[in-house]
Amino acid sequence: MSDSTLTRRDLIGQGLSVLAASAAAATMAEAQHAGHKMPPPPAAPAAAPDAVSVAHVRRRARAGVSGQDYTPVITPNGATLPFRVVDGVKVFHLVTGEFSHEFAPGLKATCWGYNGRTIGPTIEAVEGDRVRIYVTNRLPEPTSVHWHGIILPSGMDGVAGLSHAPIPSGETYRYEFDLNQYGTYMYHPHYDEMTQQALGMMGLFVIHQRDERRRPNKDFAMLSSEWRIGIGTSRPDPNEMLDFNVLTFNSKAFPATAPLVIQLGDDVRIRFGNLSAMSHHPIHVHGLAWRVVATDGGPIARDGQWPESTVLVPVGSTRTVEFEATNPGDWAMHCHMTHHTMNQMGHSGLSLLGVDGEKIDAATRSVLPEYMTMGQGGMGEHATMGMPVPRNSIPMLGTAGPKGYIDMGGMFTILKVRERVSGQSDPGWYQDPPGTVARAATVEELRRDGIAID
Ligand SMILES: [Cu+2]
Repeated sequence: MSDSTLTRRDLIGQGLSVLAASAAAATMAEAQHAGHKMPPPPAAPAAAPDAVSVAHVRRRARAGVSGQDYTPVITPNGATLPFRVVDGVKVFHLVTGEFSHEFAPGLKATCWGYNGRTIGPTIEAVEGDRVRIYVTNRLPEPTSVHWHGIILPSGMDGVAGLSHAPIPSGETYRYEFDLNQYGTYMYHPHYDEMTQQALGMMGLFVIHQRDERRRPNKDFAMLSSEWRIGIGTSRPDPNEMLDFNVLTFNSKAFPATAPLVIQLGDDVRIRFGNLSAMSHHPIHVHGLAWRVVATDGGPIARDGQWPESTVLVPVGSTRTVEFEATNPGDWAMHCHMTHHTMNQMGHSGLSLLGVDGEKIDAATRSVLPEYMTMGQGGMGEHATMGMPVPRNSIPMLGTAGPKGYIDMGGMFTILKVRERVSGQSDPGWYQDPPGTVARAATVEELRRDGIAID
């Protein structure tokens, strides 16, 4: 047996013990290092550091510790992969497999992913760490893991057949490499990726800057993807090329996307990744503006960062934005492609905008008594009518908001910026100061301002 082809049995007593390290693992890692003398912080470099070369000097100093060396990243609706430190190396374990996943209340599908979830747990480490990542394959076909954006030895790159042999069903492979950079990266299969990514196999890989001088108060990670789940089916269809009908942040569609809870004045970082099959996503934020500070190629020098309220995240890339949360409220953050903020609507029907529905209804009801034409005045009503929908589908799902029905879906979430917050617990809806909510105009106002209404 070569050391890179462990079987499941070989893992007993070694790799599987990594699995047992749950949320306590990070704490354990801290404990292991609690007694170590901390090296003095390195002198600040005169110029902006080159992420790769500076990291190389510091490499293997010690494994970075959560809370001490970095502010842990928050993956809304997701999880962070536990690890243990063995002889200074961070040891992780990913297990591929099949499971039932709920996209939003009303829609479940049989998906593939890592450690029982899609998106897979976020791998989090620090520049200069060495990582050893075991990958156990419980899929019915081979797989591999590509560490997207990470500079590593060619044989660790995860392109099946090119970098290393495909990981057969039932076997465990070992990847090991140094992290000589920092930023936002991703992991995904590079074997039958059309199928495996379409079913949910993807995750985020965050490498924190070592000795980052100004850390954000909140550091979020969001991975976009798209799915085709036919009405009445319960598996994503990997053959779809164009008509995706479930669009997700971290594999959840609104209203199941967890809000990003932010305290007023917080320095906030959001890391966006996109592993959709075919779509780029312009992610737009309301009420705030951010700076684009990094891509998966590295940090952008301060003078080169540009302001945006919409950042385009192309397929197979990451974009990191930062901003100060200066404006309290409930702020939508969503893909600006209008078909990407809806849930499982059919796109093949005729447009009925402007049609006289009553005539069609009268004619059609002679053979279909229940028939009712919809959509002639727009499609917002679809979400609000509470009409029955086919089993295991969310074609009209939105949610009740504080001021009416929110008829959004898909790649949509809410930033909740408040004077005071408690972690990520949902503070409820924003309480608007008096006089700051749009309302029906009064006749007196219209007259005063010279607005003529028919
Ligand atoms: Cu989009």
